[in-house]
Amino acid sequence: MSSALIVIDMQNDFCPGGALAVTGGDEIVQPINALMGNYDAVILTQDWHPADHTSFAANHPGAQPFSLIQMPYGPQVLWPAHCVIGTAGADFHAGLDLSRADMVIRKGFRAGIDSYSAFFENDHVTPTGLAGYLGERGLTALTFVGLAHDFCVAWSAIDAAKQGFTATVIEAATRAIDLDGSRDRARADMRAAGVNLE
Ligand code: VGL
Ligand code: ZN
Repeated sequence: MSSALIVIDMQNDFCPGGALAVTGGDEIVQPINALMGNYDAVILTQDWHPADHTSFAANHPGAQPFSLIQMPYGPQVLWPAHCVIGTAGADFHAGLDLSRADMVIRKGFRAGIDSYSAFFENDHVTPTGLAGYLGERGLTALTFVGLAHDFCVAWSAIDAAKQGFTATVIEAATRAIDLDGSRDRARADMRAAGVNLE
């Protein structure tokens, strides 16, 4: 059984000073680097949105950031504009060891749909291609770290478990946005899906 460390969205906009800063997001950079050597493969995800992305509150006149709307594909939190393609905010944190990454998978690049999970867009059916990549390389034991615990990490780990991968989240190498109790909900949802929380 081969293992992969999947590092979710360790980008400037999710770190202190960024457009959608997660408290303590930068504290996990070195712990993540230290984990990389323990796995057969290291894969990074990169949140990667066009400026007219539907998840941005600014693209919904009158809407406030962090409010919830209904989209054709389901409920959507409206975020401050973040990780816009080609901007410094979309770059990986400067301290992250990119030299070890075999693969970078971008997500959220279609204007009309968000993608929290590394596997599927938020309609839960449009694949990113990651499962095919992992399958071809025989990577079946997946460990998730990065940002944010309660959105992209949780959705990725749950989709991994649902698809039959062994899925583990190292919680000390994550940080949460924690919007209206989303951290506790994410933990319960992950446990219910069979994700190991370490
Ligand atoms: C994320 C909100 C919007 C994440 C990405 O990486 O958890 N959260 N886009
Ligand atoms: Zn995003």
